[in-house]
Amino acid sequence: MVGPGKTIDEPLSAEAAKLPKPSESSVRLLRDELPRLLKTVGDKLTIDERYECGAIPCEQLDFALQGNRAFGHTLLGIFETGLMELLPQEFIAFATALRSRGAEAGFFSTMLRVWIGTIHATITDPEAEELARPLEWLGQNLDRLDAATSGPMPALTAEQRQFLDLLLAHRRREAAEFALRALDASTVESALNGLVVPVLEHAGLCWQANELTVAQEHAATEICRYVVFRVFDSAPRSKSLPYRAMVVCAPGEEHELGAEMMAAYLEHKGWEVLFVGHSTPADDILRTAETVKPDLVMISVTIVANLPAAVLLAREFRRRQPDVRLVAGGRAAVAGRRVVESEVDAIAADIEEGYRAAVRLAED
Ligand code: B12
Repeated sequence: MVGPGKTIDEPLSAEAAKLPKPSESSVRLLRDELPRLLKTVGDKLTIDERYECGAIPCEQLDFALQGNRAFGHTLLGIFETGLMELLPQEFIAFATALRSRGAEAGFFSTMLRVWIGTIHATITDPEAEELARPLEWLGQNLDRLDAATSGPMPALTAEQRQFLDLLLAHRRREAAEFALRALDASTVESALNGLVVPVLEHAGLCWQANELTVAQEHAATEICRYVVFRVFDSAPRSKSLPYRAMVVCAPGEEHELGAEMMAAYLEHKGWEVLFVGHSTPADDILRTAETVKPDLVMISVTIVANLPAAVLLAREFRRRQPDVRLVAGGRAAVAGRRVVESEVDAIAADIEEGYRAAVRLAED
C-alpha cells in the first residue's frame, strides 16, 4: 500500500528493479557519511528560501526534516540490501505524508537536487555517481510518483469505525470491552485480525494523509496494546508445550506491537516465550539467546531502513547458534522477501502464519 488506498504502480517497481545496485564501496561510504549528509541536506533545506514558507508550509518544516532523515535511512536500507524495486513505494510513502501536509510538487525536485548535490560534494566519484543515479531516476519520474500519492482511504466496517472512535476518544476500557464483546462471538485470531490490526493500519494511513496527528496515532497504538493484552488474558490458555521462543524486534526497529502480538499468541498457545521489545542492540539479543536457549527466534522488522540490521542479526544467529530456527515477519520482511528468505527458515506475513511456521520448525 502506498498513497491511501493505492498499490504501487507495477511498471515503476519493475523499472526501479533494473537500476544498478550501488557497489559495496559506495554503500560503505554512504553508511559512514550518512550523519554528515543528513545534517548538510537538512541545513540546506532549512535555509533554502524556497522552503521558507515556499514549497512547504513553514509549520511543516520540522516534519519535513524528520521525514528527510527517515528517507536517508531508507535509501541506505535499500542500497545495502539491493532491493532497488522498493525505491518507488518507499519514496511515495514519504511523499504522501508531505503532500498531505501542503508540500508542493516542486519540494521534491528541490529536495532530490539537494541530496544529489550534497552526495557529490561529500563523496568522490565513481561512488558518488552510483549513489546519485537512483535519486536522479526518482527526479525524472516525479510526475508518475506523484500520481500515486493520493487515492481513496480504504473503508472500515461499522464495527472497526466504532472501535477507532473509542481509541481516538481515549476510552481505553470501553475499547477493550468492545474488543472482548467481539471476542465472545469469535476467536482471539479474528478479534485481533478483524479489529486491532486493520484499525491500526487505517490509523497509519490517516496519519500519512494528515487526518490524524502523530499524537493521536501514538495514543491509539498504546490503547491497542492494552486491548491486545485484555483479549489474550480473557481467552482460555492452551496446555503448556515443550517449546521455547524468543521474539525480538530488529535492531533500530521502534515498531513493536506486531512482535508483541506474536509473542502473546505463542504464549496463548502454550509456548514459553521471551519477548524482547523495540530497538535492542544485536549483541544483547544474541547474548540473551545464549542464556535463554530458545528453540526458535522470531525477528520482527517493519521499516526497510532496518532490514540490513535484521539480515545481519539472522546471519549472526546462524553463525553463533546454528541450532536455533529463525522466522522473520513484519511489513519489511515481507517486502524484502527476496533477500530475507535465504537468511531465515521461514517468513510470515501475520501471526497465524508465523505460528504455523513456528510449530512446523519446532516439530522438525
Ligand atoms: C504505531 C506506529 C508507530 C509507532 C510504534 C510504537 C510501538 N510501540 O510499536 C512509532 C511512533 C514508534 C512509529 C515510528 C515510525 N513510523 Co510508524 N507506524 C505505526 C502504525 C500506525 C501502527 C503499527 C502497528 O503497531 N501496527 C499493528 C501491528 C499489529 O501490525 P504490524 O506491525 O504490521 O504487525 C502485523 C504483521 O506485520 C505481522 N508481524 C509483525 N511482526 C512480526 C514478526 C513475526 C515473527 C511474524 C511472524 C509476524 C509479524 O503480524 C502482525 C499482525 O498481522 C503503522 C501503520 C501500520 N500500517 O501498521 C505505522 C507505520 C508502520 N510507520 C511508518 C513510519 C514511516 C514510521 C517512521 C519512519 C515515522 C518517522 N518519520 O519518524 C518511524 C520509524 C521508527 C523506527 N525507526 O522504527 C510507516 C511505514 C511506511 C514505510 N513505507 O516504511 C507506517 C506504515 C505508517 C504509514 N502508513 O506511513 N510508528
